[in-house]
Amino acid sequence: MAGDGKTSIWWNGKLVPFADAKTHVLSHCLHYGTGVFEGIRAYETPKGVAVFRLQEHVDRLFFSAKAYRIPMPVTPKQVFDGCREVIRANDLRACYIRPLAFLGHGPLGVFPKNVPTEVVIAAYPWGAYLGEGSLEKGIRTTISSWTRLHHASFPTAAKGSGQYLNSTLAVREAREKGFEEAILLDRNGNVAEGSGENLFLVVKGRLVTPGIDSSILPGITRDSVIQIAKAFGIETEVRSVSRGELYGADELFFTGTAAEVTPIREVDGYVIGEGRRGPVTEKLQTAFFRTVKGEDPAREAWLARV
Ligand code: PPE
Repeated sequence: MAGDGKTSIWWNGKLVPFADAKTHVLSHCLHYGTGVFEGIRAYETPKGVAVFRLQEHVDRLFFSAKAYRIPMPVTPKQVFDGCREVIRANDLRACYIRPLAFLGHGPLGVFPKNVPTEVVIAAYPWGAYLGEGSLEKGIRTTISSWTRLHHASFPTAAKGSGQYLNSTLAVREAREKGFEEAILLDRNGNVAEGSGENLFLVVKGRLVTPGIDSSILPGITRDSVIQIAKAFGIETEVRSVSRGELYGADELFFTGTAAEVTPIREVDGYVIGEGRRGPVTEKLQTAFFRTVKGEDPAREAWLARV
């Protein structure tokens, strides 16, 4: 992330220099995780830089804020335009965009009283999330010893900052064991998702993916891949998935804004399929990248020009 003096951050509707985008150490969110955020990507297209499914991300940010009762001092339209503005202001091409709405500096105490919400948007270049070569070769994963936080404890369809303590525990453990990513099971022992991605199985030419009752974040990339697959005549079964099913899947892959479509070639020493990116994954991945890069005229509506 640049801090070269030229980068600006959008803050409650105004651009501020990178170095000035600071908050007090007594900010509510720092203590209690009371923030909600988004991860969005913009890509270069033949018609210029465009943000992928920006409206859906803005809608989810406002849903997350509602779920956690975080009052928003700006409108969805301001955030929508702010994401585009911050890309232009920083002269970025393909990049990652991070809006965050957090409870700022006010009285501490779990019950937030008279605490202002601050809304910021940053944008910066971010390459392959799970390492160089991951999109082509696939990654090695492990089942986490940590259970995915449950929807009886958190609104799991929201993207709350504090929820990511669960993800951080899981991904740290996975990396320490020499794997690229963790797969978390839900409280019932069914497959939920990765620390920052949704998970798909390819079984006999069909897709299978866990549903919201497995405490997943219903990803926008997940939805995009389901729609892209459908256009190819590939159906998706949304249902609970047992751990053992992973080992027998023909292919596995992760989806996420940061992770895009990342093949999984191993789970705890179990080789998945041929141990490399499978043909269905490759087909969907190729179509996904064509879509985000504006090469699929049928899905232009998913792109917001900068
Ligand atoms: N589950 C989790 C837990 C998750 O964090 C993400 C996104 C997804 C699923 C996929 O959602 P979507 O991006 O709408 O397809 N994770 C974001 C944060 C990653 C990070 O390290 O920070 C992301 O991909 O931007």
